[in-house]
Amino acid sequence: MNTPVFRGEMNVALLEEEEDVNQLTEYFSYEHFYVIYCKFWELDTDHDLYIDQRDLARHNDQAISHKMIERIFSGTVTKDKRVQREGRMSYADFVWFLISEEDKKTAISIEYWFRCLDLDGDGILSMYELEYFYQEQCQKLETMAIEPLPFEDCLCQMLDLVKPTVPGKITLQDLKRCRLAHVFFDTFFNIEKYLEHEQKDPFSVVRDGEPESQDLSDWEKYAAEEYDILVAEETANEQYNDGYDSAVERGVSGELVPRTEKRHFFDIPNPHCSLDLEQYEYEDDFE
Ligand SMILES: [Ca+2]
Ligand SMILES: [Ca+2]
Repeated sequence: MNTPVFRGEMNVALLEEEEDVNQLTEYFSYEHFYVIYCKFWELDTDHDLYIDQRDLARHNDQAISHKMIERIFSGTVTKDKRVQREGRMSYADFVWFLISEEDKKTAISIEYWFRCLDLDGDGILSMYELEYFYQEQCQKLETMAIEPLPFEDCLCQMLDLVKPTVPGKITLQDLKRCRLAHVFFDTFFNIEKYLEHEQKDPFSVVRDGEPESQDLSDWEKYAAEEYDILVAEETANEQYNDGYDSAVERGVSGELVPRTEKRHFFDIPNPHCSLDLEQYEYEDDFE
């Protein structure tokens, strides 16, 4: 994916976004935006700047359960009303999703996932609600030939981890206080991260929950790693394609007729005859 080519489009998309995203900009570096945008672009295969349930399910190799993806699209955690009505998610809502998914330790993401799990919205995560999500996790584990923990045992573990103020009733405050909300959430809807937590020894999980004031947040770590991967991919693409990448071709497929016509220029063996490519090269140089 030769993403710098799309930098122009990216800026337009961002400028058009709601205040929510603008409020976030002060917390984000350019690298963070670059990573979010690339992730969005990858999922938004028809590039209409919206993603649907199927698109979102592909995030991180289907790591998130279908029940949770459905729940996200139910409108419970999205600001854009079209998410529920038309089944499509905007870039702004994707930003919230990605940050919440990649860093489940912040107050905002704990609220995000709590609302998703709290099916009846009564402010308490009931056994029924947790079992509803856990069932799919069990099925997934079985297909991976891993024997899942029976729900009752899992529930005991989770109650032990969260230690709710009122026994048996997990509230938002309990999750915020316990410092292990990320382990709790991944248990119920992210199989990949659940298995990662399982592989760690219990003491390291406890240490994980300790305050890490000078360390990077989970989100910052994720963004830095992904940014390095994207830059490496891009560099590799540039070397192979001399500045022109197949993603560009994919990007202009379909209804964008004028740009499809321009594709003819790309087919000419010497790309330097095309004005468009000069622009690309300029942007690549800029990079
Ligand atoms: Ca789309
Ligand atoms: Ca509830």
